[in-house]
Amino acid sequence: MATTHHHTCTLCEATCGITVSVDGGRVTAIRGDELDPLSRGFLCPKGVALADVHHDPDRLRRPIVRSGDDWFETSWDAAFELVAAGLTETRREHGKDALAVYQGNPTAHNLGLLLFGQPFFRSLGTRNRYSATSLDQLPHMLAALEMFGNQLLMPVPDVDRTDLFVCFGGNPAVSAGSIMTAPDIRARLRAVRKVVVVDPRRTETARLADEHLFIRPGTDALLLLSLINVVFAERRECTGRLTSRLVGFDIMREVASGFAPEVTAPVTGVDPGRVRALAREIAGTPRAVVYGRVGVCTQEFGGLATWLVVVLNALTGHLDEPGGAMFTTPAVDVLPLSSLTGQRGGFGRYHSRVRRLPEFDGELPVSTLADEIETPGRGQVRALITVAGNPVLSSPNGRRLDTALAGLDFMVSIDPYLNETTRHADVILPPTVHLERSHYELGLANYAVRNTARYSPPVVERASDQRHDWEIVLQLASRVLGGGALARTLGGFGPEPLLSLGLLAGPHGLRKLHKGLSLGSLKRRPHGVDLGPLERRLPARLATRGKKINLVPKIYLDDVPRLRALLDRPVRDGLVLIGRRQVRSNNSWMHNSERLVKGKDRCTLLVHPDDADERGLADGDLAVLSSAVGTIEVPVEITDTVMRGVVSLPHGWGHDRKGTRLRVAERHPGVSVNDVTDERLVDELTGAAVLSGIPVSLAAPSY
Ligand SMILES: Nc1nc2c(c(=O)[nH]1)N[C@H]1C(S)=C(S)[C@@H](COP(=O)(O)OP(=O)(O)OC[C@H]3O[C@@H](n4cnc5c(=O)[nH]c(N)nc54)[C@H](O)[C@@H]3O)O[C@H]1N2
Ligand SMILES: Nc1nc2c(c(=O)[nH]1)N[C@H]1C(S)=C(S)[C@@H](COP(=O)(O)OP(=O)(O)OC[C@H]3O[C@@H](n4cnc5c(=O)[nH]c(N)nc54)[C@H](O)[C@@H]3O)O[C@H]1N2
Ligand code: SF4
Ligand SMILES: [Mo]
Repeated sequence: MATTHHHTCTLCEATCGITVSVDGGRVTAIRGDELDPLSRGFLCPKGVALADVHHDPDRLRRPIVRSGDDWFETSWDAAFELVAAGLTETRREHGKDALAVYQGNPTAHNLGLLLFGQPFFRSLGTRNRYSATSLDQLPHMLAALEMFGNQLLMPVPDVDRTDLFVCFGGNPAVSAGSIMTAPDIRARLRAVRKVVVVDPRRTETARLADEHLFIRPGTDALLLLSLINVVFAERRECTGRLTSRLVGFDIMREVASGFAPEVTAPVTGVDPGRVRALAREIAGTPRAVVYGRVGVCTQEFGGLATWLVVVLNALTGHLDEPGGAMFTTPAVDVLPLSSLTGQRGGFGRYHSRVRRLPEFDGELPVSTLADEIETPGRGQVRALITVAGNPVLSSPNGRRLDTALAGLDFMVSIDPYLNETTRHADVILPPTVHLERSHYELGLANYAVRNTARYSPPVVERASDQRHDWEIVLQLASRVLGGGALARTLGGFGPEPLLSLGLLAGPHGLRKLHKGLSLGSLKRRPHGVDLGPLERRLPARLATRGKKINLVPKIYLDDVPRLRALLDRPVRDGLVLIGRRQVRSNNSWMHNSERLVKGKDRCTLLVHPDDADERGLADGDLAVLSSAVGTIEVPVEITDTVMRGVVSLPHGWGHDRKGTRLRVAERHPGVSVNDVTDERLVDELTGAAVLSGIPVSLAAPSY
């Protein structure tokens, strides 16, 4: 019998509502849910491909154990025994730090992992916790911690009510928006009076914008300081309601004073006249917002640039104002809890053993994971848990990590696929996937452009011998840390009771009396509930002492001299590498869906026509791309959409490694950009990886 179900696509941050048709156990159709208050029927091709993940014959459904190059299915109990033995032995013989953890991107989209995974991994007490954060939003979280007092307090552009949207280093038209949950962002941006994009590539977002400024990779902090310089020099600052809350005004003026647009232009490549005009426009538009994303935070000065975006919004009256950078009112508010449990964040409280890189929120930068595995001594990593991550493809110098993983004493992966990373595991524990589990948007509701709430029960019943992610981590917790009774109790209930409590305690819960949200009321409204546009939340929501916002935290001021030195550094005449995302690709793991990978090869290197000419390269040629750490061969796509001196390659490809079980992806392997990105390049302030602006050389093959 055919049935229809409502669920949420949890592949990216847009969190689109979906309507799923099921017939005789087969998912027959996935459409956008017209009645979802946030996504209003929008769906991208990846959402449809959830059906492919669900039915993928390569997807693991039972634990597998490695013996040499072979894998054997085993029972859950036997697998848990093996894993517990491996992990416990490492901890007993070499101490807690010898066991490392890597948590990958899908963790953030997974209710069970957020509720049960986080506490478990923290409880392991190891300094060697790693995650995709240090390849991604770490600088945004750091700015939130330093300026608003809690790492989760990242502002969101109020895109639906703004008149001027200035986008630095983000390509929402393709990525669907990040730290900005805004499904169908193309339509939302089209409705904005003016959109300006600052990017080394004329992106899909730039194409629908009114203005595009090319910028040399890694120089955004200079441009942002110039914008701030103009705001001060022309006395255009306007801090409105928050004036009495802002601290460090004069110091900020002083810092920016040496960075007039004419001073920074030779390095950024942005015309000073256009910088002045943009500064005036930002300051002069009552509803305007400056937004910075991945291109801005994963670069040499990512910490500074991300901080300066917040400063610019604050100085021009666009912080916590409609149409500006605002804060959400999520139905389950994890903020008070994170403050109570001491998890508002922390930075630099200790440093990594080998390279002395700073801790952030109890995690170390993944750029140094290989060092910690390879370097002998007390605290050396000897065992690893990966969960929902594929760092062999997603972290810089993935080849080196690939080799390092092979040398571990023990490794377990919680992952539905045997892929480039998990092939090194001794045991793979495969969880249920999207349509087999319930969902509530615990994480990204904090960063949505509108407050909504939606609960989705599973679409398809899992088989009795499948396990949810949260059941897997609870089992591991009880077997490795003890406390089996507690784990069994929690395991008897699952995420729903916690969610239920969270909803009742939240701002739209009991306080609203009979109209309040509860899990029951959400279950009765399967398309979700609209809770209205973003509202002013400051100063109440600030978690800082005296509810002040320090515009000039010391860590940033201390890093300014490093930026100033960039002004004197000779501009290299070689090429630098940046990344790009693609609508039919999702980081490293959706390439096993035929409908997403079919068609022409998308893993191509974009090269400016003049740069191609200089090297005798024609469109479609294979070329050799080299960096300080590696060399790959990649087809060239000649286009003037990248600026001269910049080449662009997407990440997440490189599925030609031996021993994976990804039959479709293996036929469309592409190459891994992270075979040339350099793990030694980190933003010295934050420790976040530099994935943009990597020095490279390009040549025709010599054979
Ligand atoms: N289809 C699809 N959607 C995705 C993903 C995916 O893989 N595929 N991944 C998801 C994830 S994990 C994330 S974090 C988000 C990221 O969301 P976005 O930040 O929107 O991601 P990107 O498309 O990588 O955009 C980064 C932009 O920065 C530009 N850039 C590079 N270097 C610089 C620089 O130095 N300065 C400036 N100003 N710009 C620079 C790049 O050219 C690129 O256009 O996307 C999410 N959405
Ligand atoms: N050069 C370069 N490198 C980059 C980036 C870039 O722009 N350029 N972007 C970076 C960014 S922003 C990010 S977020 C990272 C992402 O990189 P990672 O954190 O490594 O995550 P993914 O590549 O998305 O891999 C996800 C893994 O989780 C598994 N998985 C999927 N769903 C589930 C689930 O529900 N449960 C479990 N247990 N497993 C699941 C998949 O099979 C896959 O193995 O890549 C980073 N790497
Ligand atoms: S934009 Fe696409 S991948 Fe992202 S949530 Fe919506 S349907 Fe899923
Ligand atoms: Mo990400």
